[in-house]
Amino acid sequence: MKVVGKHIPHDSAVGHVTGEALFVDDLPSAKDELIVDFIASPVAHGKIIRFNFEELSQLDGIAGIFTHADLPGHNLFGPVIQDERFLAEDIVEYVGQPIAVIAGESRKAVRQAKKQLQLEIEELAPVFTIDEALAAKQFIGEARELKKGDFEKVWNEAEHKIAGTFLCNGQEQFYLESQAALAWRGENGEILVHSSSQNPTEIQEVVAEALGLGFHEVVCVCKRMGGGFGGKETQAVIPAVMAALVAAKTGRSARVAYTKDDDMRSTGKRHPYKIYYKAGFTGAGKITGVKFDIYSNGGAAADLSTAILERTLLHSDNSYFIPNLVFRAMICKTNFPPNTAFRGFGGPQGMANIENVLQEISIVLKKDALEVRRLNCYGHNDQNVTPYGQIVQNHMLPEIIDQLAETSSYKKRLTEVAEFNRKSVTHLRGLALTPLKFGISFTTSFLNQGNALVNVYKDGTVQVSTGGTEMGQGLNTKIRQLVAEEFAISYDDVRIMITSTEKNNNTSPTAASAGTDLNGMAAVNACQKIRRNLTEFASRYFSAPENGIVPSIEHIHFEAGSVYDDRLPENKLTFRKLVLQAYMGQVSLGERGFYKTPGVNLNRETGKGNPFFYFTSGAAVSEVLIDRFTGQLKLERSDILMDIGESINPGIDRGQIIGGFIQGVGWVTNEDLRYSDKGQLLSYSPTTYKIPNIQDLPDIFNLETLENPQHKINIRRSKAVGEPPLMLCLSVWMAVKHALSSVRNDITPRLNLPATAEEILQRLTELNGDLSNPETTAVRATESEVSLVSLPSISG
Ligand code: MTE
Ligand code: QUE
Ligand code: MOS
Repeated sequence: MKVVGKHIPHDSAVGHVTGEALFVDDLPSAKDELIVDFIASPVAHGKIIRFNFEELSQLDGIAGIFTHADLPGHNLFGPVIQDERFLAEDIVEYVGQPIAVIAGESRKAVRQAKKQLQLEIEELAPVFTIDEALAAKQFIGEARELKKGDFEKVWNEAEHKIAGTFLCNGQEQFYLESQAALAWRGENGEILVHSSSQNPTEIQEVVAEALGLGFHEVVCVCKRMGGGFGGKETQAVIPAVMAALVAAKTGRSARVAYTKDDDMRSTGKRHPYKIYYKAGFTGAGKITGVKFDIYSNGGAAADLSTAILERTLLHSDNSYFIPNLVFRAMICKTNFPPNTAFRGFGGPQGMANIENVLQEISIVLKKDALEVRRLNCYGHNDQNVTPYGQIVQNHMLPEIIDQLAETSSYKKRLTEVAEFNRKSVTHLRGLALTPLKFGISFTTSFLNQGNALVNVYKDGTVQVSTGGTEMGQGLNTKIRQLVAEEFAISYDDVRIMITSTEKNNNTSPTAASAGTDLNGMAAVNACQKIRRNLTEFASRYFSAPENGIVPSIEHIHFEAGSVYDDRLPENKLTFRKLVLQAYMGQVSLGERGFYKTPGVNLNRETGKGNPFFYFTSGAAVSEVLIDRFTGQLKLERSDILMDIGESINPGIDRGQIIGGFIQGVGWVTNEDLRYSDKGQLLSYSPTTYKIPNIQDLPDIFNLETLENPQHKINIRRSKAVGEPPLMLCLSVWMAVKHALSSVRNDITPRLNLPATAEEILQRLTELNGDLSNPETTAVRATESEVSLVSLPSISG
């Protein structure tokens, strides 16, 4: 009956395919239901002058139009800084920003009414880029700094130096189920919201605040999401408030489901970053010091930008020991939808930057990049302290790199690639191996908690509810396995119930890859309490006078669907019979469990602490083929090796690794968010925004995990797997840079992220052309002193 560690299919796998698995917009309509939509700002920045909402609300089939003035509670919200409005007041700050909620009898009625909209907005000057925000001194939150050693000193003394600018673009989460909510008004004004949200507790709280209710008057439930990827961590609140407002105002049930286009235009994405970097290093390639000035494009409100920037700071080392460093970081306020969580949560940008630095070091020194990476990699007994003072323990980073280099024939293929590039006039190949180290825990330490409710029924079957939400990642399947194994019963005898704030209170978002760690531990904790009750009961039951033994809980065992006292093993009871007996004996068969991650802390003043419970790590090696005439890229082969501890469900974890990697490959290659000069998203649908498809998978694709006997903590000695594999995509991006670096050996090619065909072609053109053009970002590597970009002050 062992179920943990088994390959058990995702518990909705069949339902996803047959359509039996329900998403919010699949829930049956109530007969009085209203369809909810919103009126969005057409401009990036402006002052609302006039609108004809009153007139529209009188149209046939329209039940009402509601603005911020209709909110009984307050209009401000935000997970960290309360600076965002559900509905715009007099100023709009991004294209797609909701101004009013419109409710009608049918989609058609709403559509017709929107056609008659008159909206006059006086346009104000927008700010779009990080540079524009720097010039306008528009920031969100405080500047952050992480320091170690004496960078200036090692920079001045450095044998070699590089400096440059790293630029990366955002990424759309592209979940298949758009933002959606369904709200009912109950007795006494209570509200029930079905929300496609990674964070039902936040929905409960913000709906309550917007409607002027107590938290106890709002319930939020989420059966599952059709993908979240971070995009439903905070941003499900606006549609939820829209539906709840309509339900509260009209007393009728209210349904909102964004169209894909509206979803892409109105919601935040992965943060674009601009990082000015300097690095000093030895002739052997050892980094002596780095300085990173990091700017993120936060969009029009804070959302999770501060937490995301913090994760960037804590991942700007990736897997490398840096003895002297200064990381300075700041969020720019711009007129885009507030950027938000996306798998990796700021980690990918910081890690891409340092990978780029390592690649450039190898180019300057004309060394194999793998050798440089390996040299700087975190070690076991020395070279193992992070910039924030946490020691990297029980890790396998050097072993992972070495094993992967071996199994992927890295050395041999590197020679072949060089040979190919010497000969081919039409194509270029590139090869790169990048490691990955991702800290597991919310860096906002108090969020590292979870609770669970476990109910055992008289027939020996079990229902479990946790605060965790299912978004396809397999959380429910893993929790079912964990609970089944606690009671030594079959997987089929356990069901995961809908996530509801009614059963689990004050829950953290399902995020930071810690869903199973936190909720799985809480569920196991609840099971242990029930097992204790059952064990005590069983010890009394088996020591009935005629059995001639004294009660002793040490002798009670749960095994293969049965319970027995090992002194009388032939007297065993099935779990089901024991439960029924225990019920008759008035024993509690339902318990709540709680878990908090031990020992995680980060001192924001000193920038030191142990923000992470442990690290998930791995590496990937990728080979790319580039068409020199079009810049077109083909990923030919990827090999992945990961340390994910002891997997609770190897099949699901494999899916997470492959899916995460490919999602990352989309970010670094093809996904290209384009805006008009008025800040309108041009790539707002699958026709213009290309996520990877089956043909973008590498032709050769190998995936292995390795044993890490040193890893002894966390639930069943597993490791979080949700976000980390995304960052394996950096091997692909670096393979492109490697390919470009073979064009000529006197300069270091620059490469922005994503490396679209257009970007690659532009870099190839530069490499083949005139480098005296000041617009050209390629830098001569042979210059002894690189002319530096002047760093803008971030103190102001
Ligand atoms: N996998 C699927 N199929 N769908 C998703 O939306 N989200 C990712 C990852 N894997 C996601 C996914 C993100 S951003 C996170 S933080 C984790 O799953 C969250 O779930 P976990 O903590 O249970 O791993
Ligand atoms: C990683 C994460 C999150 C994080 C920190 C991480 C995350 C998240 C928050 C967060 C922070 C403050 C809040 C809040 C949430 O922090 O997903 O509600 O008040 O939501 O290191 O993934
Ligand atoms: Mo994941 S970005 O932490 O939702």
